[in-house]
Amino acid sequence: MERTLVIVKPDAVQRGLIGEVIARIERTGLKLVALKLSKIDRETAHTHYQEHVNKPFFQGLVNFITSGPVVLAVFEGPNAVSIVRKTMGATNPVDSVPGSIRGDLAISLGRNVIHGSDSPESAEREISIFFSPDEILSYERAIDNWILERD
Ligand code: IDP
Repeated sequence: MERTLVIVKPDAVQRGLIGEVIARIERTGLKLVALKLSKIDRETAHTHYQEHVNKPFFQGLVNFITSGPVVLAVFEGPNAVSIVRKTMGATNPVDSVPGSIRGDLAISLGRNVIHGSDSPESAEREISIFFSPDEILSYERAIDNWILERD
């Protein structure tokens, strides 16, 4: 079963949007398997955003993601990465469609509310940065037969 990392970014925490963002992903049917409020330190931010280390916006991105508390979550389910990316909307809120999290809740590229892993491989790497295996829960939901087509 695929997993993906979600970060409710510092702007969304300050704006009181934690519940709104998590609820939109919960409503897809994906299962929440880990959740915590945390502050990301600069070293961890560098590790997480290592693919952007040479980009001009890197320092600004690190300053922003370390600027206040974030909510870290792991969601699980078939195609979890793609389902969350679709629910998030495009990286730049100018391009994210209405109905998506960024399309509805953001207007700036550098204050775009949410991070979601961009591939199953990134998800595995990113989840291991923020969560130990014992923080990721395994449990059944009675409603799963109404969400997952398992035949
Ligand atoms: P993603 O968050 O949609 O996966 P990435 O390309 O991985 O997008 O970029 C990570 C984050 O860096 C974005 O969410 C955005 O906040 C920021 N970012 C990306 N490109 C730019 C840019 O050109 N200028 C400023 N910030 C950027």
